[in-house]
Amino acid sequence: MPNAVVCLPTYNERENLEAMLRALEPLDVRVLVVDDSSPDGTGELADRLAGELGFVSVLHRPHKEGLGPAYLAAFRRALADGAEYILEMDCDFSHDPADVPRLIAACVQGADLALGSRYVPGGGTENWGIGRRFVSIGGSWYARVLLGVSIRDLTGGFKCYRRVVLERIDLDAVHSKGYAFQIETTYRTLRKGFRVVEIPITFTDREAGHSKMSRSIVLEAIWRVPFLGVQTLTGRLR
Ligand SMILES: Nc1nc2c(ncn2[C@@H]2O[C@H](COP(=O)(O)OP(=O)(O)OP(=O)(O)O)[C@@H](O)[C@H]2O)c(=O)[nH]1
Ligand SMILES: [Mg+2]
Repeated sequence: MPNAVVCLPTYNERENLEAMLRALEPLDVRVLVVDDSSPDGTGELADRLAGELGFVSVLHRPHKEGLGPAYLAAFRRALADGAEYILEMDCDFSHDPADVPRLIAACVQGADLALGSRYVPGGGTENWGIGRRFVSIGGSWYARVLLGVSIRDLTGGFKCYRRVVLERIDLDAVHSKGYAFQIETTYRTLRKGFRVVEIPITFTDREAGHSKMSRSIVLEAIWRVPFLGVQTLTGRLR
């Protein structure tokens, strides 16, 4: 079985964490929970479950800083631990744990980055209102056009990287916090000439816990996309 680590960022996911770890258990992956001192006790729950489940470890961070910094810390830990395949996944069941082996398989078969994609044939979203669909589809369209790439789902957060990708892209230069983090990491991967493939997934709206989506996350993506484009044009994006 491939040497894979699923990075699982959590902020107030007490209602989802245990079920998610139980769903990942049969998949023969390691899981790194990255908790930003959730006030609801998710971090303590993660520690207890890690004591019981050998495939789970926990990275505690002192403050909520957004998804980007949480993932960067997890990537560094997973690389240091020797992971060959490093995944991103939400802990709210929007991403189906049963799709994890398909993403890893795509990388084993030659992709450098496999993206769980809602916007290729066979993919889709379930239980999303018109507003969320508009933000998501509009966001991917905006980034695709401004950055001149052909990827259909640039804002999704269900991904599998081969380790070489995370070794080669300049993680220290990534400052995005929210959706922009997903756009930026995929864009930097493409700029380095790596092979990115989209794997169709069905994305289901969360049933437990609360979304951390906010206006500032959307606004950040709106300005960061052209900023990345300007950095590229001026040769500052390496
Ligand atoms: N460690 C950490 N995890 C976070 C942070 N913000 C969100 N998360 C986690 O990242 C995952 C995705 O966040 P969500 O709140 O579901 O955001 P979203 O999926 O973009 O929005 P929805 O579709 O509305 O749920 C979840 O597992 C969250 O608990 C953060 O600042 N730090
Ligand atoms: Mg979510």
